[in-house]
This record gives sequence, C-alpha cells and structure tokens, in this order.
Amino acid sequence: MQRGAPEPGPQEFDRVLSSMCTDPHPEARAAAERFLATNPGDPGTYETVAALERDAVDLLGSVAGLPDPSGYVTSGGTEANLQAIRIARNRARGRTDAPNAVVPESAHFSFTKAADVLGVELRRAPLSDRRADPAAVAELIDGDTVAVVGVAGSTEYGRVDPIPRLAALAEDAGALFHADAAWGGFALPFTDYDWDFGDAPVDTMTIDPHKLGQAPVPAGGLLTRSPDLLDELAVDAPYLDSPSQVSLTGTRSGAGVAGAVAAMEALWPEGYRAEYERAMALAEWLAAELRDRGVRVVDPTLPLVAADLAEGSVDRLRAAGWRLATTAAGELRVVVMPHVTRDALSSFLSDLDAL
Ligand code: 0PR
Repeated sequence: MQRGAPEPGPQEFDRVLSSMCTDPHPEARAAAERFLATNPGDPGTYETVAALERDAVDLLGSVAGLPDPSGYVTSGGTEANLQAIRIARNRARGRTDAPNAVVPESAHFSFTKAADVLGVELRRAPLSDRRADPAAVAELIDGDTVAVVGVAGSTEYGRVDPIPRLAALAEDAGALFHADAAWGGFALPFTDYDWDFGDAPVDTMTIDPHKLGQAPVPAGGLLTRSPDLLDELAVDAPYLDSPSQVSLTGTRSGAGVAGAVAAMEALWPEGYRAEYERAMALAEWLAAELRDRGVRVVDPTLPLVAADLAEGSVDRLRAAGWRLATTAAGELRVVVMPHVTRDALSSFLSDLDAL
C-alpha cells in the first residue's frame, strides 16, 4: 500500500469516492469557458447568458416532469433549498409569525442554514428505514407549518422519501411542498420512484446540474411549479434593466449557466440514462464485493454505497490517497459518480484487502 500518496491534481478524480461533484462533460467545460466573464444576474447587459438560463430552466423542467417551469440556476443546492423555504415563509406572511418547516432527519444541513437565516423553526422528523416516515412528519405539522420537505436521493444513503404522501400532507396543511432532488434528480427519471412534479403536487424542487448533471460548479437548480411562487423572491433591482431579481446572490456565474445547458443538451435523456445504469450496476457490484469480504453494507437504492468497515480502515485508506466520506454513523460512503470507474473500485478493494 502506498503511503503519503501525492495530493490529486485539482481536476483529477481517480481516487475521489467522496464527492457529489464530478468531471464535467467536455462540452459543458467548453461552454463554461466561453461564458466565464458573463453575469446572468444582469440580464439587460448579458442577454445571451440570460436566454441560456431560460433554456437551463426548461431543460431542468424536462428532467423533473414540469412542462412549463419557473426557476433559475442557483449557486448550488444550498441556495436552492434556502430559497424554497424563503418562498414558503413569504407566502405564509399574515398567516403566521412563528413559521416552521418540517423536514426528515435525513435532510441536508443546508436546511439548518436556511432556517437560521430565515428565522424559521426547523422540525426534524424521525425516519423509518432511512426514509421520511409520513406519520412522524404529520405529527410535527401544525397551523404554523409553512413548508414540508421530502428528499429524493438523500446525501448519506441515497434514499428516496415517499414524495406523494409527504406532498399530500403539505397540501392538507396549506404548506408548501419542497422536494430536494439536488443529487438524485438526474438519476431518478430512470427509476420507478415517484418523485417529480408529475408524480405529486410538488411546489418547488432543488435539482443540481453540478452534481449528477455533469455540469461544472457552480450550477444548482431551483424549480417552481408556477411563476407566482418564484415571484415571492422578487426584490426591486432599481439599477438593472430588469425590474426585479429573484436570486439570492447578485452577480452570478455565467459559466455555471452555460455549462449546465451544454451538459443537459448533450446528455438528456439518453446520456443520463446510460450513466445511471452504469453507476447503479457498479454500486451493486461494489456492495456485493464488500459483502463477500464480510462487510455489512446498506443496500444501494441509488448509486451510493454505505458500508461498515473495520475500525481505522477509512483513515488508512485515506492515507493511501483515497478521498473518502463517512456517514454520521461512521460508515464509509462511496458516491458512484460518473468519474468512478470499475478499475478505480477494483484498486480500492485491493487496497482494502491489503490492510
Ligand atoms: N441537498 C442534498 C440532498 C445534498 O446532498 C446537498 C449536497 C445539498 C442539498 C447542498 O448542495 P450544495 O453543496 O450544492 O450547496 N451534498 C453534498 C454533501 O454534503 C455536497 C458535497 C459535494 C460534498 C461535493 C462534498 C463534495 O465534494 O455531501
């Protein structure tokens, strides 16, 4: 086993098993470079990239089953999640001065930031078998609930919450329903899960091109079912040609927008389907290989494998140059992103065997 292996180059993904980012599609890379100095936050000046952003939203709508989508390209899932909760809070003005949002325990920590920034109470519902439990969510909903969140592809285990049941609970409570498909969104269209705008009354969704969408960073996505939801975010922008701005950040990355469009145009749907099938097969193969070694594995339901390695293994594999992440429970977490190959995983397993 190598010791003190050199740091991988900034664009090298050979030993990166921890990340939800990946090597961008070559066309996305080229498109990003062409738009490095543009700002979609100023559509009056940068018309071309503003038009591209409308294309990006339309493409995201196609992926997420929303024929006439509203939304914008965010800096990432964190901004999209925050903005969704902000829509929910603003929409409920006059109805409550103590708003709360009900999320499953598995919700990404970006909701903690959102709640803190927005002055919204975050209520975390316990899970059942690593997914949101509708009964537990229902118990936390009350007259001050402005949002209910479901995760479609959880950060730690790649689990998909029962989206239609959670959306129905939100609807009954007059709360907004937000689906966080930041990571899962570009894999789920090729599964049997009910997760998108066509499957349930989803109001808002996070779906990030810079994760499984194979776009360069930064390119997150916020989609809203209707324009009036997005309008909840509008503030007057007196210096700009456009009357108002909905994004949280002002100056934004034109490279992110152009890269997202190029990636989606190149890959939706067949390229993403092929990648999902490759990655899912690889995740199942890795799970089986680990089980053969007597390791307890959490069954992958999307291309993400969590496994209980022996104490100290993760640290030793990191010392051999592997970039690894762990779950809160301490399991190894391998995200089978497009850059993760069978060769890389075989070599990872050899290093594991050598411990
Ligand atoms: N929602 C979900 C379900 C996520 O998994 C993440 C990020 C977010 C929202 C937030 O998205 P942004 O990071 O784009 O704001 N989940 C990854 C994680 O926390 C983020 C990540 C990405 C971490 C790449 C490491 C890395 O190399 O694991």
